[in-house]
This record gives sequence, C-alpha cells and structure tokens, in this order.
Amino acid sequence: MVLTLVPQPASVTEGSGTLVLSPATRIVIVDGADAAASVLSDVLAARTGLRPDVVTDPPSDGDLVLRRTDDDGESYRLEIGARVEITGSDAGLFYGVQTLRQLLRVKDGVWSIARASIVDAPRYAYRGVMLDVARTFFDVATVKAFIDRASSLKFNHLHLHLTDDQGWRLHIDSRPLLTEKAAGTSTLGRPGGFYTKDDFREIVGYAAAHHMVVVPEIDLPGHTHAIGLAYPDVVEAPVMNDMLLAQSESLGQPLPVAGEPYLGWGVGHSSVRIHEDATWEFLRDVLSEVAEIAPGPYLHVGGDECLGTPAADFDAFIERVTALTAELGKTPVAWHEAGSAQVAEGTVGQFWGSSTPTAEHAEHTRRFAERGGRVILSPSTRAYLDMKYTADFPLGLTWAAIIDLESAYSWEPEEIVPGLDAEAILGVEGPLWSETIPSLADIDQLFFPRAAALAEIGWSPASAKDWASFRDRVGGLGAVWDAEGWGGHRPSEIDWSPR
Ligand code: TNX
Repeated sequence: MVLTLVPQPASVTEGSGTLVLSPATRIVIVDGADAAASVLSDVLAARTGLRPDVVTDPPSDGDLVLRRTDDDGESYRLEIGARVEITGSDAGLFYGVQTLRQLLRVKDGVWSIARASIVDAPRYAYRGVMLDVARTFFDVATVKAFIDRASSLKFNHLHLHLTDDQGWRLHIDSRPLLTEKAAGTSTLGRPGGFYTKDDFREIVGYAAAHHMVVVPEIDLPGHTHAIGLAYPDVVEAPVMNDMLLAQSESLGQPLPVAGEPYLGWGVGHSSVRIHEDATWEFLRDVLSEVAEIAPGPYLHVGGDECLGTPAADFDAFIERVTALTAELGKTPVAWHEAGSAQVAEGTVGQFWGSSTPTAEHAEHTRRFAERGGRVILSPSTRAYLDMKYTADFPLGLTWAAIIDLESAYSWEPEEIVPGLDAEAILGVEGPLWSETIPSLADIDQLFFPRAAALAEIGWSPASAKDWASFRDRVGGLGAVWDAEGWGGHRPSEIDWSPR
C-alpha cells in the first residue's frame, strides 16, 4: 500500500495493518497540546463525522495522543500502531495532524489509518504561497479557504499582494482615500473590495492558527496606478514609451489613463514620484501602519517591473524604501530586480526569473546574499501557480511557460541561481497572480495539484525527490482533496484512483 503523503516526510517506515477509528476513539493531550487537539478534532469531525472526546487521562490503546514539546521547531514524530502518538512543538503537532489527515481512509463506513512510523522535519524555513488580491479581490472567507489548503501542504508563509495598478486592498487610517477611491474595481471590471483592519487581523489570526505567517506586500515604486485615484500628487502620469506601447499591443491590453481605474493587465507603466517629499510622507504613513498590523518579521515592498523608471531613480528609491522598512522594525523583502540597488542590509530577495536565469537576474539575486540577506526562489517557469498546465487550459497565463505537473516538480532550488550559496536560500514560494481567476474554484484549479509539487520541493529532503514516487502519492491524494471539498485540476497523466 502506498502512503499517499505529500510532501514526502524525511523518514517513513511502513507498518502492517491499520488502526481503526470508532466512536470510542479519544484524543489525549499531554503537556498542553490543546491547540493541536482542536485542529485534529475539527479535521476528524469534517472528514469522518467522529468528534472524539478530548481528555488529559493516561493514554491507552486506540487513543490519538498529542504530546507537546517545548521548542519552536517544525519537526514532529508520528507513530501509528496500537494507538496514534504525535510528538512535537505546536507547529510540529500541527504538521503531524496534517500528515495524519492524508492517511485517513474509509471502507464500508469504517475509518482507519495505515500503521507507520514517521520522523519528519522541513528542508527550508520559508515555504510560501502568494495570493494576488489586487488584480482580483478575494474576500476574507476565500483567503481563509486558501490558508486551509496551503497549510495542509505544510506551507508556512502567506504572501498577500495587497496593492497593484488595479486596486488597493488594505484600509490605511491615515490615508483613508486609498480604500474609499482606489479599491472599487478589479481586473476586467470584476468586483473590487478591500480589507478593513479588523478583516486583516482576522486573516493574520487565522493564518497563525494554521502556522502561517502573513507577508504583506505594498508593491512599489511601480504597480501604483491605483494610488493616483486617491492621492494624485504621489504618482507620476502613466509612463509611455515604445517598449510599453509595444507591450500593451502584444498583450492586447488597454493603456492606463490618469485618474481612471485601470481594468487591463498590462504592467510597468506606473510609478510613485520618487523624489518628492509628499511621496515619502505617504510611504511612511502607509508602511508604518502595515508594519503595525502585520506581526510577522517581513514587509514586502515590491520592486518589480518598473519598466518606465530610469535605473538611477529606481535604485535610489529601493535604497530608501528598504532602509525605511528596516527602520520600522521589519525585514524588507523585494523582487529580485531590487538587487540592482544598495538594498538595506539583510533585505530578502525574491527571485522570479526563469529556471535558467539571465546573467543580470542572477547577479541581482546574488546581491541580496552579498548584503547579508537571503533569497526566496519563485522561478516563474516552474513555481508560478498562475501559468497554464497546457496550452489550451482555460485559466492562467503563458508568458513564463506552460507548466505541467512534472515540470512544476522537477527542479532543484540549489541549481537555479548560479553562484548563490545554498545557505543563502531561505526557501521557495509559489505566486498565484489573479488576472485570470475570478473565484475560489479557479484558485483551486491552478493550485491543485501543482502546489503539492512545490510543497515537496520546499519541505522534503533533496534525496527524497522522485517523480515516479510523487506521481503515485499525489494521485492517491486526489480522493483526499475531494473528501475535503477542495476542487482542483486532475491532469490525465496521473492515476487519480483512490488507494
Ligand atoms: C509578472 S512576476 C508580475 C505580475 C503579473 C504576473 C502575471 C512579477 C514580480 N510581476 O505583475 O501579475 O507577471 O503572471
């Protein structure tokens, strides 16, 4: 029997037979494993209809025992024998429960779990997914649903792309016109929207309960057309040059008009006014409120695709905005182009070039490491969740690549950026840009199963990498995702029959 686990644990020893769950099954908490007990209880109730008693009695056979250790790692041990025993920190227990969740099976109305012994720990500290809530606004319930899915695959960072040309999605008390005037629309005229601060806190809290850290992004200095609907003195008039005109034409996208919402998905034509004091007052107001409301260590300041901005202005901006972010007590994160500048010490770079990068992309990415920072790898030809699976797939874009499941799985982080030390790799992230995805069902289509491939790259030891094994395990997981009520694409090259 295949254990349908993704990501593949560091060590798995299969046992023989199964442990059967019944109405008599109890959850036993040891040393304060209460949070994990409520996660396990919810998982079991949703999947099996069983709602075991949660007790602190001495464990006996048939019990599901959660033993909490007092450390802040993400590792766990999971023993499934005469009873289930999971040992780990709060995060470790959470991941042990996610592993157990993938092993639940029902036959003739009886629920059981295959016996096994698992010792597990992640390869990378940063395992991220990004949701673009600017091109399409997704409400709090949809973001929570996204967190459910991502955390089940042991992703631990949720990067929210909160602002772009098409809309501003987070209320800022000191700059109220941003959400009053610049949040009303999404790409192609889809409904807009924004998060109040309470909404945002709710997302942060839900993410934390699922062991995910929210990484808020305010994309600067480009991708800022929407700001001009609210604070026109802060932005430049839309930049137009031959390259941008050709781009709009080849994408079939409209040109932006100052002061009007932008409903297309062209990029690169907007910029804040880099040398104006008013801009820096605006940025200090915005970034300090974002830093205050997002408790995680990171604040992403964008830096991508400033196609109309002179290089010297761009570099000056990046230097100053990363310094400001550091001054606000956060570790700045920026897309790799920002590596052309003297970023603040410790700034994290997010690489989005191809899996065989240009010399310039590689050089810019190495710059973060040279300045004491680390790198998140999001090679757009492999890790982008918004690319099509096949040329005729109804959702997604193709500018980086067409990414089938094998391509999404078959890359090695240490082999992407030449000359980047392995220790400089903080982890991996799969961005899900939302130009083509109006709904949660569409998110699921692009997310499952490719996010599972990325999850394994970020979590499992490099030595466990094996396409044939992954294909087998992920195929078996399809039925589990169905049972969870999660949708998704089921590429025909995979055998999705339940096992
Ligand atoms: C490029 S990759 C972008 C986004 C688009 C995406 C669509 C990057 C840092 N920027 O502005 O949404 O392509 O795939």
